[in-house]
Amino acid sequence: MKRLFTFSIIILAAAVSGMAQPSTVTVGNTTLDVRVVIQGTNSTNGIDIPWEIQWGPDDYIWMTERYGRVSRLNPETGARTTILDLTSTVYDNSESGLLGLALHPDFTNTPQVFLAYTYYSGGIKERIVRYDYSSASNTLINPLTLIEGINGNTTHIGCRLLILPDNTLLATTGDYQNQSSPQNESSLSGKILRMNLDGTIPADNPFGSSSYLYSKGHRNAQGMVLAPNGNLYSSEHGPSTNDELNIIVPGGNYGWPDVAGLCNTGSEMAACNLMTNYQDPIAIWYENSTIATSDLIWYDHPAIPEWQGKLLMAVLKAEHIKEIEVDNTDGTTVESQTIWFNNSHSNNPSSSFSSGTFDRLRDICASPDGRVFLATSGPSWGTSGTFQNSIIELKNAAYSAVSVNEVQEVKTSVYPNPTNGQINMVFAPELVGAGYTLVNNLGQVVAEGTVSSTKVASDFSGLAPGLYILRSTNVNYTTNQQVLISK
Ligand SMILES: [Ca+2]
Ligand SMILES: [Ca+2]
Ligand SMILES: [Ca+2]
Repeated sequence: MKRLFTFSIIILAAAVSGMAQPSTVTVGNTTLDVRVVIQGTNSTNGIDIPWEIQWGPDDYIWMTERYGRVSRLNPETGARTTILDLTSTVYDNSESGLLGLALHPDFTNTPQVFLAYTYYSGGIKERIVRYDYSSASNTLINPLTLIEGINGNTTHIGCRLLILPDNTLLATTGDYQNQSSPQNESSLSGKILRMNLDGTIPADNPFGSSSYLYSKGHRNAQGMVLAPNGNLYSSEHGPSTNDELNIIVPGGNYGWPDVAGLCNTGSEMAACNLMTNYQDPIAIWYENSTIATSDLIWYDHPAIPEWQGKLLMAVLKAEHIKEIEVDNTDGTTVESQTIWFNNSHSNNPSSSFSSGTFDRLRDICASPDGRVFLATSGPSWGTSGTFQNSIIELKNAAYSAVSVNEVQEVKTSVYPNPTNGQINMVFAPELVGAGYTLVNNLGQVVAEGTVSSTKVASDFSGLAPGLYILRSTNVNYTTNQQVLISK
């Protein structure tokens, strides 16, 4: 009965919008099955403006919704559990509310969750808070405010969070519609901030040991990812022109408000010349429009070969996923860009964009088995409505079938597993001479080496306990083997 009811709702929704949800999409030669994991326009049964989705080491999606709810979402069933309700605490208006979320890199042993949101206290402010996840109660407990009182607004508030391998937390802040803030080193707005995981200031911060500042001159950066090539890529919303893709360096000045996009006009060049450590973006969209650049990931999985080793960016206004290929020398040059899921866009700069297959795309994450999940935004800014407020799975079903066959013939094995770090890796003969990497649950390469023979002994006891993937690739295939380090 429940199934019949749901089915009739879907028919109705399709009839109202005049457009059915596609069951597949293609990325080059790869067909991806489309599955709506959860969708809803009310906050009780569905979801409302999902802002951040992160794949957790528990194989759940950890999700924020802008109006103030943190959830664990079962990506297979769509069952959603509220683990923290901040709706009475957050200030939720226009683009503000509960936004960024980050999980501790060693979550198994240190189950901490970091959140960034706006609240009201004599004005709109931003706060970054650390919680402990209690698996016993399936809730977030023990809030510890790391920093608060950062000037905010209803728009231009950043709030993307990222934890670096040295266990420091980066947080983007926006200019809060105050253009004197990004270049003002005594303001925390229009910056990327760096702090220890207890909120203290790292001694090696680039603007001095008493400053949270990591970089300055930002307008509103809402995408940030550390790639395997070592570069920290960040997307940033431009004004009515010039969205940016930047590589963030400590102490860098990203130019706003004196420079929009590239430093290429007379007044901009005069300003750049006076700046210390000015950094140009490596890509802009465009000199006569914006596309509304949001979350960034580095996709590194053979399940969708067209995307492997590329940046993927969720784009709101121009309603697409942008695949960005950078050079494989130092990753500072954009070699190609491809727009997916919006045929009418086709790279033409335009003042108004829409018509994407999946509406406005705010956030993206990937699972360890190579599926990609998208978070679509709510009914703002003219969204057509077909996919609003959804988490969508894109899966190459053919890849699973192939990889099962491959695993039977070509397999990397390890023993003991679980291990305390001392490990023997057994590779197929045709992998000898190839490289291997050990990847953590954030997709970061934490160890690498050469397959010098079919059996390689190594010592990973310096790594934090947790689940890792041992990966080896030759010209024909990639093998992925889980390794559990426990102490
Ligand atoms: Ca994300
Ligand atoms: Ca800039
Ligand atoms: Ca410019």
